[in-house]
Formats: sequence, structure tokens, C-alpha cells
Amino acid sequence: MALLFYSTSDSASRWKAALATAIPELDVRVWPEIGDAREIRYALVWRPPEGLLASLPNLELVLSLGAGVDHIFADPKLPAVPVARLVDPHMVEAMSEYILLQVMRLHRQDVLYMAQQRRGEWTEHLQPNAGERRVSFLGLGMFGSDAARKLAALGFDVAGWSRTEKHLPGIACFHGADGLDALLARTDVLVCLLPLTPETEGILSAALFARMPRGAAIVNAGRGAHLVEEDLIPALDSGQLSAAVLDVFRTEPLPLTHPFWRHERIVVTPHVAAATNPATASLVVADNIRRARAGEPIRDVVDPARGY
Ligand code: NDP
Ligand code: OXD
Repeated sequence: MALLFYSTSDSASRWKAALATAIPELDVRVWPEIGDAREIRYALVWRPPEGLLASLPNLELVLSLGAGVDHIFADPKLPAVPVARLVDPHMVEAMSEYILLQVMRLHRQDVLYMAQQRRGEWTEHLQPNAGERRVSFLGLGMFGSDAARKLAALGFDVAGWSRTEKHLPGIACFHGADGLDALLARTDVLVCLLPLTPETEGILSAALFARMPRGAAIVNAGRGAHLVEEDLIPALDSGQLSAAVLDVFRTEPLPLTHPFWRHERIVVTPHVAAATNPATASLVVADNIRRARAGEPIRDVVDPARGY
């Protein structure tokens, strides 16, 4: 029983150690040392190269090293086997910490005060109460719904948008194309926690910014391709947007020459909102492999037609 591990990060040794504890009987093969490809039944991957998974003739299950699966569906040669995303409650806690931190920074005008500090400027700005700050989520799934609930508990006026209809206590819920306009019209801070699919790519565009009140801010912790990058700086410079916090980018690492690094009202973090921790995530992976071996239902299999 062998598993292929492939990641674009340098996490292989931590994963090997964590899997050795969580499921000692598993034979973990780190790409490119894959041995006999016919022995590989499972693949645990982050952004696998095109055709790698198709080259494994007895592959039964693909496990994502992250909560998102767009990096797997991007492979046009992906074989028709189940794909499971990573659902680790510790990542949900981490994402909510990140979103609360960034919404709080925007709410308390921290980006503005940090810029003032760099200039040595002492200017006080009017501070609204949390209840006067309208925070809206694009995506009310595992991450969006938790962060939305926590912000509502802090007194913010919270809303969210999903594909299908939802009812969440204390959150104004909107859905579908018609619901988006109503959501945007009542937004001071827009948080994107959507999966990347053909429907959501490029959703954060000049056209969407124009549908929000002037001076709204955005937080993108979904995927870099949700943002039309060339639309952001013009929207900030015109005042339509007041600030942007970005954790994800079309090209990662963000190239050093990219103007986002140096814009006073853009905050850049290096895709760290909810990093996968092998110590806890390996338990989730081990559980799914044991299920696969026992012929039991696999947890968190995604719908290839929806793409998330
Ligand atoms: P889920 O699948 O649990 O939730 C996705 C949400 O988006 C659902 O509410 C879904 O609606 C909604 N949605 C999907 N498509 C549309 C659409 N076309 N229109 C409106 N709503 C839509 O995802 P998670 O919350 O687990 O994760 C979201 C994303 O976060 C991941 O896909 C990944 O890209 C990103 N991520 C980023 C990390 C980081 O560190 N920056 C870490 C981990 C993930 P419905 O409920 O109706 O299905
Ligand atoms: C994920 C990510 O999808 O870290 O888990 O982006």
C-alpha cells in the first residue's frame, strides 16, 4: 500500500514523520523517488504537475494537501478517481484568526495609522463602532461561515453570499447572482473566501468594486485568481477602495517587482491565512486512507462538476 507525496513546498520531511506516526503501515514515496508506479494507490498532493496523477495506473484516491482543490482540477489529465479536500478543524481556527485580525485592522484604520506613522503624522480619524461596520463574505462554507459567526459575536454587522440558499443565525444571507448586488450594496469590508472555479475567477474586478459603497475595503484569502490584479491599484488610487489585504496571488511567491509590495494601502501576506499543519492534518489523511482500505465512504470528497 503506497502513497505518492508531491508538494511545491518543502514540507515533505515533516509530512513523512507525521504520517509515520499517524499510519505506520503506509509506504510514503516522495516524488520524484516513486519506485514502481503500479504500487501507488493514493496520492497526497499540492499543485501536481500535469499528467503526474495520470501516470499512476492503480491510483484509487487523490487527497489534497489543502482545503482547496483547484490546484488538482487544474490538471487536464486528472484521472477519474475521487478527490478529497483537507478538512482540518485547526485550519478553520487559523483562518478565522487571520480574518478577524485583518477585519479588525481595517475597522480600526490600522493601515491608515501605519502609513501616518511612517510619515510622522499625528491625525485622528473618526472611529465607527463595530455595529456600524458592515462586513460581507463571498463564500459561506467551512471558512466563511466560521469567521462570519465570530465577527457577528464581536458586534459587527455581518452578511454572506453563497451559491445555494443558507440560513445562519445572526448573519444576513444572500445567494446566487441576484443576491450579490444586495450584498455588495451593504458592504464596508468584503472578505473573499470562495473556491476558485470558472464561475468565481476574476470576481474581484473593477465592475464589482463599483457596486460597493465608495471607500470599501477588501480582504482576499481565497485564491489569487479571484482578483483582476490590474483593477486593484486604479480602484485604490481613485478612492473607490480604501484598502486591500491580500494573502493569495496569481503568481506565488509574489514577484519582487510587483507593485502590490509597495502600495501604501495594500497589505501583503505570503499565503499564510490557514497553512496546513502536518501534525493535525496527517490524522485526517490517515483516517481517509483507512476508510479507503476498508471500503468505507471517504470523507470530504469534492464534486468534480462543481469544482469544489
Ligand atoms: P467550502 O467549499 O466549504 O465553501 C465554499 C463557499 O463558496 C460555499 O459557501 C459555496 O456556496 C460558495 N460558492 C462557491 N461557488 C460559488 C458561486 N459561484 N457563487 C456563490 N458562492 C459560491 O470552501 P472553504 O470555506 O473550505 O474554502 C474556501 C477557499 O479558501 C478554498 O477553496 C481555498 O481557495 C481558500 N483557502 C485559502 C487558504 C489560505 O491560507 N489563504 C487556506 C485554505 C483555503 P454553497 O455553500 O452554496 O456551496
Ligand atoms: C488551502 C490553502 O487550500 O492553503 O488549504 O490555500
